[in-house]
Amino acid sequence: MKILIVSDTHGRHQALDRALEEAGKIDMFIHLGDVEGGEDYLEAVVECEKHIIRGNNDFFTELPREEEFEIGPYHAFITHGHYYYVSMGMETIIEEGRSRGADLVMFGHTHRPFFLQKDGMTILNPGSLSFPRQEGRRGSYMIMEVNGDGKLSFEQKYL
Ligand SMILES: [Mn+2]
Repeated sequence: MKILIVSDTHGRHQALDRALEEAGKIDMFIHLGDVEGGEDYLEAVVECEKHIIRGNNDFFTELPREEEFEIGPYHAFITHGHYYYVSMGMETIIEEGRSRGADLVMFGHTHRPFFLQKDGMTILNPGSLSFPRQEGRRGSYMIMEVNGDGKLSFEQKYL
């Protein structure tokens, strides 16, 4: 199972189109917020199962604030991250993920890729496709795969 994880497209679709093209056939699409009006576009271009949540810049939207669902044998918790002060550090979001029994915690908001595996939990941020802030400032996304044995692999990608 191949999953494309993106965030913070802020209404710009050029980088998103590239990520979708590079990723090829995917089984699940996850957008971690700050879609900014891109919902209809995503609805039109992404055909597989989608999980899209609201960011701090998504004002007029019916997107959910956050979501919990299963990916294979894993419990995923996805949130934009600003409710858990992710710009200040990971303590609060890790605690929240723990209290929800999450194996996978995914967030955006900082526009910087992040990856940490701690006490059996994976905490990740794919960075921003449209407005990257990390050094080098290349739009970024993540590919996650779950193989038949339920093994996870993660690949941070840069445009
Ligand atoms: Mn943002």
